[in-house]
Order: sequence, then structure tokens, then C-alpha cells
Amino acid sequence: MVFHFTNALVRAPGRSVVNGLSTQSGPRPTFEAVAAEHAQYIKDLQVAGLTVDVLPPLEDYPDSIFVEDPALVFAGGVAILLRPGAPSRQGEVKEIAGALRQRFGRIMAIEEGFADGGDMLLTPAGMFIGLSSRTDQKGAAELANLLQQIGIPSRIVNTPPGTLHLKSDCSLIADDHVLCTSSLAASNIFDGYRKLVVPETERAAANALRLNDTILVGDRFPQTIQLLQQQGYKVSAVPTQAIGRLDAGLSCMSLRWSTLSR
Ligand code: CIR
Repeated sequence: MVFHFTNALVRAPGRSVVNGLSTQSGPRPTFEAVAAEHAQYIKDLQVAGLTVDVLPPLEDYPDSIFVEDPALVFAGGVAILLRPGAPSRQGEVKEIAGALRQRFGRIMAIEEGFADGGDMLLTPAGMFIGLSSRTDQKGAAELANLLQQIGIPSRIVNTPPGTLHLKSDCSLIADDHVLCTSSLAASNIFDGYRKLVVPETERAAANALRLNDTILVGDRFPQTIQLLQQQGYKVSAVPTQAIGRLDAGLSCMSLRWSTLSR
């Protein structure tokens, strides 16, 4: 199943994380607050059963803590290097490539266009590739081609306007069940899936993270936590206030895979 994981790769935040890209109007987070949330996140991954490897901080790349964006990883020893759409993030790919080569036997790479991992939602039926301000048609098409080579079908979809990444607005919480914003629920993207819509006041809660039998959700989203619990899910509430100021959520801070099966 796509949310069964044994391992995760994360990168410790550098002091420069406070200069990460952001569309938020409020104050920037402090380094200490981001570091505390990151440390708690690592603990939560471990409690969910994952072995976590921590890469060293990269001061030259303020957003490099968000390791989900420069690459995709899969069970079966395959990784795909992407081409992040934000110019300040493009160097993150060469920085993570070595760590992936040590852990994955087959490394593929897109060569053209742009694609961020935050726009990619893996389901048992295949990959949704979201077009956004970071992922363009060229990058999406090239990725679709690489995915086909490893037996993963894909579908290119539009990310709602004003949303950073496709997964800013949705998460897979069971094989046939998505947690999503009202904008995504209103589109036809998830026809055939059960949808759990987050309250308008908690839109950022849609970026949750299912890890084995646990769903990590931002602790500032009590209504979403309650909705998930009412549906019988085991929820772990995680602090995300500081990273939220950098437009980030819970999936962004790790690459996850299983060594047990494809
Ligand atoms: C950025 O704008 O690239 C970062 N500040 C946030 C990236 C969040 N990544 C993700 O949702 N996958």
C-alpha cells in the first residue's frame, strides 16, 4: 500500500530557513521555532515506525528542509530527480542526489521543464501530477514518461489557483479516501474516491501525512482532527505553525519509502 513506509530521509534546517520562500503576510518564523517543529516531526516519523536518516543543513538553500520537492522515491529501489520550479531551489537536486544514490539502486531524472514533488500524489491506481506555478506541462509530461517506464500510470491535473502545490490541498488517507479542500472536492479530480473535506477555516490541514496506521495532522486544526477521528483514523497532532509561515505542511519535510515491497 502506498502509505506503508519503513524509511524516511529528512534534512535539518539551516539558519537560513527563515529566508525560505513564502506567500504569507504574517511574520517570518524564527530558526528556533522551525528547528523545534522539525525535531518533533522526526520523533513522530519514528513513532509511526520509520527509520529516519537526517541530512546536514544547507545554508545556501533556505528551503532545502522541504526534501519532498527535489525528488521522488519509490519502494523497489527507484528514485527520480526532479527540477524544482523555483529558481532558488534548483540547486537542491544536486545536493540530495548523492544521498539518494547511496540508498536507491536506480536513479532516473527529468531533463526538461519543471516539476516539484509537492505536486505529486501517489495512489494505488497511479500518480496524480499537478500542474502549478512550480510544475509545468513539459516537466509533467517527462515525469509521466519516466513513471510509465517503472510501471506507474499517471494523470496530469490542474492544481487549484492560489495553491502552491497539489498536495497543499490534498492527502491520501486510505486507498480510496482523500482528505482535501473544497476546491479540489468540487473538481472532478477525485471522482471515484471518497472525500473528506477540511473546513474552510482549516484549509492548510489538507496537507496531512499518512504513515502506516497513523495520520499526522497539524495540531492547529482541531476540527480536521475530530473529523478524522470520527472516521476511525488514528491521528497524531503535530506542531506546524512555524513551517506554515513558509507555505509548508507535513508531507514536504520528508522523502518516504518502504524496503519491504514494491
Ligand atoms: C517553497 O515555497 O518552496 C517552500 N517555502 C515550501 C515548500 C513546501 N513543499 C511542499 O509542499 N512539498
